[in-house]
Amino acid sequence: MPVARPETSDSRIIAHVDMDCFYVQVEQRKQPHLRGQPTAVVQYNSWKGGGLIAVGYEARKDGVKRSMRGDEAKKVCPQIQLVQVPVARGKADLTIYRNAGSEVVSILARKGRCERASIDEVYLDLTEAAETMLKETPIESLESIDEEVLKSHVLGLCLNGKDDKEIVREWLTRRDADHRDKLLACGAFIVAELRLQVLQETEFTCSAGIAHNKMLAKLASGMNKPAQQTIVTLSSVKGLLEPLPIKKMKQLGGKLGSSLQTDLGVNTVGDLLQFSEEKLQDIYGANTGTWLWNIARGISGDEVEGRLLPKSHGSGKTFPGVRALKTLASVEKWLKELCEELSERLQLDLETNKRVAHTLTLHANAYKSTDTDSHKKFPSKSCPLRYGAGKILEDSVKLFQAGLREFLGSYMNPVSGGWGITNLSVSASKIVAAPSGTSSITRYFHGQDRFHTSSEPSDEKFKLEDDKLSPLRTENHSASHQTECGGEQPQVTHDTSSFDRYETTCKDEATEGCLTLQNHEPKPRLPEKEKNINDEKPSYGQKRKATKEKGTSSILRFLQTNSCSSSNQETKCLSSGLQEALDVENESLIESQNNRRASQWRYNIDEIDQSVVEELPPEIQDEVRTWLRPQKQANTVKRGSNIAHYFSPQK
Ligand code: TTP
Repeated sequence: MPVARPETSDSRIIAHVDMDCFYVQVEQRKQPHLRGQPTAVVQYNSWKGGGLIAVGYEARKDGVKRSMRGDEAKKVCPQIQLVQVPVARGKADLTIYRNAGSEVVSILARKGRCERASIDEVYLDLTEAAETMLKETPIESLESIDEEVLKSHVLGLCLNGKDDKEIVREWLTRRDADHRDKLLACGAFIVAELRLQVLQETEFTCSAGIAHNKMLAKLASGMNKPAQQTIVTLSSVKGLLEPLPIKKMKQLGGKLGSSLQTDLGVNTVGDLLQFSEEKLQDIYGANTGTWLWNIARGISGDEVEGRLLPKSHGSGKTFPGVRALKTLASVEKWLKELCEELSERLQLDLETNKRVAHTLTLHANAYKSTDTDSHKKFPSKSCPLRYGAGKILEDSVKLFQAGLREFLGSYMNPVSGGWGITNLSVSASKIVAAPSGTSSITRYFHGQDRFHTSSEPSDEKFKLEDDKLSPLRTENHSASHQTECGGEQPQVTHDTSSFDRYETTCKDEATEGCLTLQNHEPKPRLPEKEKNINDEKPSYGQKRKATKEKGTSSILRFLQTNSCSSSNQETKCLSSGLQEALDVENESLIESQNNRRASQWRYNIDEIDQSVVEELPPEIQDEVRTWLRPQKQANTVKRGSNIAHYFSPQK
C-alpha cells in the first residue's frame, strides 16, 4: 500500500542512477570481444533460444526487444551475440551481476546517502553535497564545464539541436536562477562526476535522473539512455506528469491503477488532477487518497534510506507450462536447491557483513487443474528463520505444505495431484546486524533457539491432515504482494514471486508488491540530518580538480572509442521493464518491507540448541561446546575469545 509522506523540503536533491543494459555490460566486461557488438543475455531455459533478459543498445537499434526469445532475436539481428546467464543448481546464478552492482554502489555512496534499490539501481540524496558545492564553488564562477554535464537533458528547456550545450550551459550558470534550480544544477555536476567515476573504475555506463524527490528522479533516469542524465526542474513537473499513463507510475501498475482506470476513468496522471484530495480519500481511504493527490502533483516525501546492502535475500525459480511441478517430491527437490542457495547467501552475509536474517518466507504460484476458484492465490507463508541449509529446507517444506493445503482447500488431497506449481521461491528478510562480542553471541544463540522447532513434534503438526496449520508461526502474505518484483520482474524475471532486483520490474512493481505488507499510516516525516556515508567532504572544486588530474574523459568519448553509440535511438520508456513480461526463471534479492524494529535478544544458556553450534565456524565450535557443558564452565568464555573475534566488527 502506498504511504503518503509529505515532502520534508522542496529543495532536496535526489538522484536515481540506473545502469544501462546491465547484464549485457557485465558480460561485455567479462568478454571484451563482445564490446560494440549487438549482444543480449538469455535466460537459463533454452527453449526457442532462451528468453532475453537484457538487450544491449546496439542490438536494440537492430530491433531486438526484451520480449523476444533468442531465435527471434537472431532473425531480426543475425549477428547478435547471445550470452547465457550463468547457471548453478539448475537455475540462473546472478552472483556475478549482484557483485557488479555492489561495485557500483560503493562508488556512488561517496557523495551522499545511498540506497541500493535493486541489482542495478541506486537512489542518492545529494542535498548536502549540492548545498556545499553551491556555497563553495558557485557554478557561475566555474571557468570550464565538463562535457558530461553539458550533455544533461534539462526538462522544460527548449533545445534546437544545434547549440544545445550552450543552452544547457546558460541554464546551469544563470545568476538569477531560483535557489532550487541552482541546487539541481549542482546535482547535475555531482552526478556527472560520479557517473564518470563509475565508468573509470568499473567500465560500466549508467544513466541518471536528478530531481527534488525520489519519484521524479526515478521517472527521469530512464528518459535518456544510455549514458545520459536528465534533470527535472520544478517548473517541468506538471508537463512531465500530466501525459503519463497512470499504470506507469510506481505502485499504480496493479489493482489500484486498474481501479483508477475503471472506476474513475483516470488514464493519465493528468486525469487525476480533477479529483480533490477529499474525494480521493473518500474512495481510497485517507492515506491512499492523499498519496494519490500528492503524486499527481509530483509530491513525494519518501526519503533515501542509507542502505548499501540488500534488505532481503531470495532464491526462486519459475516452472512454466509443462515444467510445472506436480508432486510433493519434485517440489521438495527444487526447494532443496533453493534453500541451499539461500543458506549460502545468508552465510556469506553473516561472514562479510555481520548480518543475520530473522524471517523465512515461502512464495509460490500455483494452479488447480479443476479450477473452481481461479482467483485464489497460493498464500505466502513465513516463519522464524533458522540458520543452516537443512533447517531452512525443513521449514520451507512445512511452509509449502501449509500453503498448499490452504490453497487447495480441505476437499482436495495434495498427494493425489490436480495441482501444479509454476513458481517457487524462498526468501530471508528482517535482516539486522549480528550482535558483536562474546556477550552478544549468546543473544544470537537465543535468537536461533527461539527459531528452533526441531524439539517439537513439528512433523506431526505439519501433517496436511491436521487442521491446525503450522507449528511454526506461519504468517500469510497476500500473493499479490509477494515481492518487490511485483514483477521486480514478470518478466522473466521479476515476477512477484521471483525476486532480486527487487526489485521489480518491475523494478517499479517491485516496490509495489512486497513480501510483507504492513499498513503504514501516513506519518509526517521530520527533516532528517543524516550523516553522509563518506565523512570526508572536500570542497567540490577540490574534488573535481583531483578527478581532472586523473584524466577524466567524458562518457561520450569513452563510448565512441568503444564503438558504442551514445545516441538514444530507442529511448527506454519510463518503466519499460514493467511491460516486458518474459516468462521464465529469475531470482532476486527481495526487498521486503518488513518491520524493521530490532529484535530484542535475551539469553538463557539452557535454551541453546546444540544443533546451532554445528552451524558455527569450526574454530569456535569447540569453545561453544565447552560452554554448553556444565554451566560452571560457561564462565570460561572471555571477552576477546575466538567467538568474540568471529563476531567482532573488525573481522
Ligand atoms: P533493467 O534496468 O530493467 O534493464 P537493463 O539494465 O537491461 O536495460 P536499461 O538500460 O533499459 O535499463 O534491468 C536490469 C537487469 O535486470 C537487466 O540487465 C537484466 C535483469 N532483468 C531480468 O533478469 N529480467 C527482467 O525481466 C528485467 C526487466 C531485468
